[in-house]
Amino acid sequence: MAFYQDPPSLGNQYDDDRVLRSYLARVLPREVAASITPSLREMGELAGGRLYRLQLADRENEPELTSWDPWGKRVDRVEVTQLWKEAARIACEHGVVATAYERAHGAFSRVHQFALAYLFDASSDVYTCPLAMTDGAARALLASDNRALIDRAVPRLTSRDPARAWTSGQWMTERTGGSDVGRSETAARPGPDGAYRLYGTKWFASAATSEMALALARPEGNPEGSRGLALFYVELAGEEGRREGVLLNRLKDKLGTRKVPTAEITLDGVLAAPVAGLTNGVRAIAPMLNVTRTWNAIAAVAGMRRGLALARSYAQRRALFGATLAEKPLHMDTLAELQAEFEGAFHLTFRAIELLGREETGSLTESEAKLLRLMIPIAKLTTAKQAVSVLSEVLEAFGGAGYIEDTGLPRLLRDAQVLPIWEGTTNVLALDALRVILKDGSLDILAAEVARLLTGVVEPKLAEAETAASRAVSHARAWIKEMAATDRPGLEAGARRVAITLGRALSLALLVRHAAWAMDRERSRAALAAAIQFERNGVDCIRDHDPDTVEALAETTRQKPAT
Ligand code: MFK
Repeated sequence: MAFYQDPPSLGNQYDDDRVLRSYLARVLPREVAASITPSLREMGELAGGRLYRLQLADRENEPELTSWDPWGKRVDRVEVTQLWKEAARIACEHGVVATAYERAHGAFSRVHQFALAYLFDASSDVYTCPLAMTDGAARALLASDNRALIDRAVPRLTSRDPARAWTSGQWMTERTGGSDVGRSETAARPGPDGAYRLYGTKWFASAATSEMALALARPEGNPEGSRGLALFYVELAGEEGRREGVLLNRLKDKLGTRKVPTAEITLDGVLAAPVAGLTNGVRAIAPMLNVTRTWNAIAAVAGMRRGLALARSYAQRRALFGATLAEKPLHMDTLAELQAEFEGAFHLTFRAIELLGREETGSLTESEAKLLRLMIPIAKLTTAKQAVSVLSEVLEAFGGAGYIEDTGLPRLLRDAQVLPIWEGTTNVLALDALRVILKDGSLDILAAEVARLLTGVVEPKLAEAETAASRAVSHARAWIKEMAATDRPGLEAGARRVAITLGRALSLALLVRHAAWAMDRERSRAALAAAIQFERNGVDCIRDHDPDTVEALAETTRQKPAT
C-alpha cells in the first residue's frame, strides 16, 4: 500500500482559538461579549472553511493590469483575483472596517473590529491591505475636521453595502524613498479656478483598485522638506474606475503580497482637494499611519496564528520514527517557543487596540495617549519581526512540504516578509519610538504600565517572568538615559534593540497579567505556560554599544568594489 500524507486542515477559527476567546472573556463586559460572539463565530467559520478553500483553489491567480483597450484607448483596468472579489464583499458585509465607526459598543468596538480583522486576515490573501488604508483614511479625514470631505467620503469608507462602499489608497512613497517622505517630488498646482492638480510619480501605491486615495504633494512655492508637503484627497471613482490624470504604469513584481495590485502611478494633473491646509502633510496623515500600523500588527499576529494552526494540525497527522510529531518532545518544544511568541504579540497588539478604541471615544487620559503613541511603532516593529521568524519556523515544521508552492504554505512566509517593511521599516519605527521617548517622557508611562500589570500577581511560577519584564524596562530606561547624555550615535545605533526590548517586556507583562486571570477564572494553565515560555525565549536585547567593532565592520561596508 502506497503512503499518502493527510494535509493539515482548519476548523472554525474562532472556536479553535483559545487565546482570542480567553482574551475577550477578560476584557469585554458580559453583554458585549454575548452580542459580538455570533459575528466572530461566523467569521471564524468562513476563515477556516469556505474562504480558506477558495484561497487554496485561487492560489495561482494574480491581479492583471490591462493598460489599453483593443482600439488604443488607455483604460488602466485592474482585474483582481476571485478571492479578492469575495473577500471585498465579505469584509464589507461583515463590517471589518465599519464596526469601528458604528461604535455599537463604544470603545470596545475597536476590539470587536480588530477581532474580526484578525480572524479574516489569514484567509483573505492580504485584502486587509486595502481595508487598513480605508480605515486609516476614514480616521485621518475625521481628524482633519474637513466637513466637506468627511461627508463625501467617510460614509462610503465605512459602509456595509458593497455597492456603495469605497476603499482608499495611501500614496506616499516615491522613487526618492519610502522612509524620508520629505524628499517627495510630487507637485500640487492650482489652476485658474483655484482647484489643485497633482503632478508626479508614486512608486508603491498599494491596492491600485481603490476609489479614493490620500496623497502627499508639495504645493508650488512651498519649502523643501516634509513641512512643505500637504495632504490631498484624490477621488478615483470615475467612469469604469479610471480617473483622468492618473496612469497606472505597471504592477509591481513582488516577493509576496502577490494578490495585492501594487502599482507605480503617474499623476498627470489629477484633481485633488487639500485635506488640512497647504503644509504639514505628514502631521495630517499621521492618524492614518497609526491605524495602518495597528493593522500591520494584527496581520502579523493573524499570520502567526494561521501558521501555528496548520503546524499543529500537521503534527497530529504526521507520523515518523514510530510516533506522530505531536508526540515528539523536540517538535513540541519548537512549537511551544513559537506559540509563546504568538501569544505575546497577540496581547501586545490588542492592548494597543484597546487604547485606540478609548482614544476615539474620548476616554483616554493624557498619559495613556502618550503610551499609545509609543506603543504603536513598538507593537508594529516587534510583531512584524516575530511573524517573519515564526513563519519561517512554521514552514520548517512541515519539512519539505513547507517549501512546496501548492501546499499553500510558502505564501505564509512571503506575505509576512512585507510586514517589517511597509508602513515604516523596523529601523525607521525604532527611531520614531526613540524620538517620542526623548520628547515626552512616555517611557516612564510605559514603565508604570508594566508595573501596574504586574501588581498583585502572586503565582510563584510567574515570578521569573515578572522579574524579567520589569528588569528589561529598567535596563532600557537606564541605558537610554546614559546614552542620551554621553553617546548620541550609540543611542541611535541601539534604537532597534531598545524598541524590541520594550515590546517584549510589555508583551511579557501582559502575558503575566492574563495568565494570572486565566488561572483564577478559567482554571487554565495554558496562558501561564505561554508567559513562562516567552520569558525563556528572551526579553532584554540591549547590549552595550561597541563603536570600535561597529566601525571596523562599517569599513567593510564602505569598501569600494574591486575593479
Ligand atoms: C495588513 C497590513 C496593512 C498595512 C497597510 C499597507 C499599506 C502599505 C502602504 C504603505 O506602505 S504607505 C507608506 C508608509 N510609509 C511610511 O510609513 C513612512 C515611513 N516613514 C516615517 O514614518 C517617517 O518617520 C516620517 C515620514 C514620519 C518622517 O517624516 P518627517 O517629516 O521627518 O516627520 P516628523 O518631523 O517626525 O513628523 C512630522 C509631524 O508629524 C510631527 O508633528 P509636528 O508637526 O506637530 O511636530 C510629528 O510629531 C508628527 N508625526 C509623525 N509620525 C507620527 C506623528 N504624529 C502622530 N503619530 C505618528 N506616527
